[in-house]
Amino acid sequence: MDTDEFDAVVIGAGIAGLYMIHRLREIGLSVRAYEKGDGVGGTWYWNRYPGARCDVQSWDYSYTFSEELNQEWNWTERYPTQPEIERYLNHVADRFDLRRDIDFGTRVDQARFGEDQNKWILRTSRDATVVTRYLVSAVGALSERFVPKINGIETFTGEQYHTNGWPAEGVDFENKRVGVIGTGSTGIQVIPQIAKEAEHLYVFQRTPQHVLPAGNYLLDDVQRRALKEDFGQMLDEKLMNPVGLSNFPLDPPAALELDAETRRELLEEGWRDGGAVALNRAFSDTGLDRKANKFLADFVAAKNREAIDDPEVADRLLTIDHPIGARRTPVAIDYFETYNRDNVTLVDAKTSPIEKISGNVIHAGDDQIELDVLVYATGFDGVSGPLLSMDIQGVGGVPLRTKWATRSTAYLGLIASGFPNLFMITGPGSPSVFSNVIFHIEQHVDWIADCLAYMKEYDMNHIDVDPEVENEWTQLVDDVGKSSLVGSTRSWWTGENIPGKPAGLTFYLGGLQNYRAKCDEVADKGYEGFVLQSR
Ligand code: N01
Repeated sequence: MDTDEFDAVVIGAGIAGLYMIHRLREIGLSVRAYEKGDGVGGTWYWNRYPGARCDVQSWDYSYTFSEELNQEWNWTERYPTQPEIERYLNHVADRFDLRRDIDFGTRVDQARFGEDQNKWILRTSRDATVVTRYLVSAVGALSERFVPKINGIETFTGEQYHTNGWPAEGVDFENKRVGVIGTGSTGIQVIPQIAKEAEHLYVFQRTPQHVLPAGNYLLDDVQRRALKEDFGQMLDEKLMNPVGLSNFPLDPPAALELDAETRRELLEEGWRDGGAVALNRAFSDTGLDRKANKFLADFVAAKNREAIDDPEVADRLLTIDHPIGARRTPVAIDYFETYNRDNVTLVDAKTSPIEKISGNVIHAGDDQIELDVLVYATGFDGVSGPLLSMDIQGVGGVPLRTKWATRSTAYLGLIASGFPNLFMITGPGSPSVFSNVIFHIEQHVDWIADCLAYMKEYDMNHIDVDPEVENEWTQLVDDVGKSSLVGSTRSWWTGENIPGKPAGLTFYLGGLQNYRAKCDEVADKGYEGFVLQSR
């Protein structure tokens, strides 16, 4: 079989992969992308479950690299739905003629660094060998789905689906008894939709969640025109912002320093605005101080309680054991109201854990629940999971799995030492999901493209990281993260949702604007900390 050879290979054709192809072409490299799905979109291709939508506002969840693209695209809602984002990404793929460089339905199974050639040798799921000088992982932080190991899971006689990998033709819930396991951001979106169709819905909730209202609305032409006119100003705001959002308070007050009435006014204002960030970022100290956090948590719980008819159900939904914002705060449309329906039962999977499945019966404590359909809204093996699902071998044949056995590290989240010429978009040690991720992705893609252009100009073809520098960066990530309440709460952010995965926060929490400045400084100093060579 022939071996294809490229200057650069991109793994994945989601938001990151698409823009990476565009930039690699611009700097004159030959490029091929491999995408396991049959279409573009990544997250927005795989997560087509009912109710899926983004909790970043549409005007911020847009590429900024092309003002023309922004001027011609019209979002219809404040929070865009999965179908609309998928349409947007298909439009981007067509507008920039990206499809001709993408092989769909093709997984990269193995990537081995050939030291003699100074190239990566890939094996794909189509049994092809591909050779490339540079390899860019655009696999996303949340693409390796997690299904818990439940005794007897293989004996389930009904239909079962993970929300990631939802059938494109949809699922018919009519006249069916449906179970949903999981009440994270995904569960909270899918539950109200399934409840409308199913004969009966059982929600298996293990950890009650702080939930914020979406405050979604349709955009009209006047709003859309204003957003287009403000493109430049909004871009400036995003660049200065710690999470890469526009129209966002840069210097919020500390909740602990305010009198009760002022605090209450700000809380009410944040509640009215809705969305994932208005309340979580209304004060400077709620992410750091438990007492300040409690003001916010209590306010949100009291508001949510108003939506629930049955006080016992409300207690089960709202007796929460972690600070608000210390896990990703789900954003809801009609979530708590769903528990007022006669066809919805909340099963407490903490006091009655799911013990086994036999045939069509779920055994949870004393409950034996018969189901026709089981939906896993059980999340992902985040950040390192998608990378480790491939067999990646660096210098000396060392598997990435070995390097990351106790901790996933990479300098600036971009390159892991010993894995030269392998760039990771939003890899471990970057702000990643602690930012408006599309904006962060653009920054990473631009940095990688600029770095490769620089190497081309100076006739270099090998980039690795000084292990000491990588360690120092990891230490900084730890130091910055220590003050946050996030690190002390069990969630997918700490890796503790995956049995056996090393626990620890692998995100840089020092703010996207500061992170960008660091990346720029490193580049300005000739890629300081990286080892660039000609081989
Ligand atoms: O996954 P999760 P997700 N028995 O890990 C439960 C992004 N996202 O897909 O908390 C019973 O948050 C688990 O329980 P517990 C966003 O970044 C964005 O919802 O471990 N329950 C939990 O309730 C988000 O953070 C958007 O006790 C079990 C749930 O499964 C990330 O994706 C929308 C169990 C998993 O929650 C992941 O969210 C959706 C078991 N054996 C997602 N095993 C938007 O932009 C697991 N669980 C809006």
